[in-house]
Amino acid sequence: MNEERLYKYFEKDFYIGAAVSPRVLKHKSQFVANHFNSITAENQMKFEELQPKRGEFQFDTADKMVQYARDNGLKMRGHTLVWHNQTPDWVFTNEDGSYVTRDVLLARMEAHIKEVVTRYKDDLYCWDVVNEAIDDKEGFLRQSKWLDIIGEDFIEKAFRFAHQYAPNAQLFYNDYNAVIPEKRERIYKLLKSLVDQGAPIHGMGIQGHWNIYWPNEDEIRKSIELYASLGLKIQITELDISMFEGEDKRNPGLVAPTKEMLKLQEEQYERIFKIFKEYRDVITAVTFWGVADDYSWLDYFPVFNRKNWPLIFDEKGEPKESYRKIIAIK
Ligand code: HAH
Repeated sequence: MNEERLYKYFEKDFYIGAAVSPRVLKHKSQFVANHFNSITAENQMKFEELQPKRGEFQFDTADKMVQYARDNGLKMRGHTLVWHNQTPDWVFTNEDGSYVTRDVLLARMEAHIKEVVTRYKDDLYCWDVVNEAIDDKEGFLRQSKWLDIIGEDFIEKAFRFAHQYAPNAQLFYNDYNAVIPEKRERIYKLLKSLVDQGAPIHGMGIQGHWNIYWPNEDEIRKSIELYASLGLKIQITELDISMFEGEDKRNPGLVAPTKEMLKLQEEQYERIFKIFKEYRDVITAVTFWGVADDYSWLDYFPVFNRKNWPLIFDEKGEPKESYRKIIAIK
């Protein structure tokens, strides 16, 4: 049995988590429990997975993941309740295809949240209640059916329902590009309005889908400080460091990362974990969006079949130099 355990190096700082799927748990069950003390279901607790048809909940797969966390003494995060993606169309429509009213959608939101968070209230210590509700480019809230039908208070309502049915769960707002100044300001405005209204929100999830060139230290620090100034806890919920910038299609059929890529990635991982450790009083968990480089969602998104190597364990599950860099930080 391998004695090397990633999370041990951060036990005084924050939980170290990984997003997992049933497939990953089948092949790497021991490995995950060895290195991480928290998990998130990568897809299995999303709306379309848990309630694909109205009133027909499917909990088998999620239940098994929760049981795995229990059996191995791992913390587990819930991801996610209200999102514009991976939510079935039935949620927003009547049988004739027209959109439901605000009251009907609120009732459906409440029914979903109630069923799901009640079921797992003793197992999931936190929830990403609302995911990615802020617009990327301009304006304020992202255009979505939740917003169109319910109005701006759909976010506050989601937090209130989640708190009502899982009063002990820590409730997070979660978003990507949360360190980019313009989007950061808009997220801050949303969080502040929730706090000012007395909504039960406890934390900000900075997804952390970053790359080897971006973001810089200053953007990360400012973001942590700004969100924490509202009295919220911070979690890095979906960390990975892509070898590519955005939709860069120049991946020249690489079958392995170049030395230069790996070096930049090591420097980035070291830089960001130094910051995370510095802010350990407000950061309560850092979760990687995957386990090892044999599988990452970034192999398919935003460029399909562009192999990426964004994590700290390589394709064989061996620790990369990035791993050694982050465990050496004092
Ligand atoms: C995240 N979105 C989601 O929170 C997570 O549920 C999913 O599995 C992967 C990444 C990131 C994202 C996006 O959905 C769209 C554009 C950019 C980034």
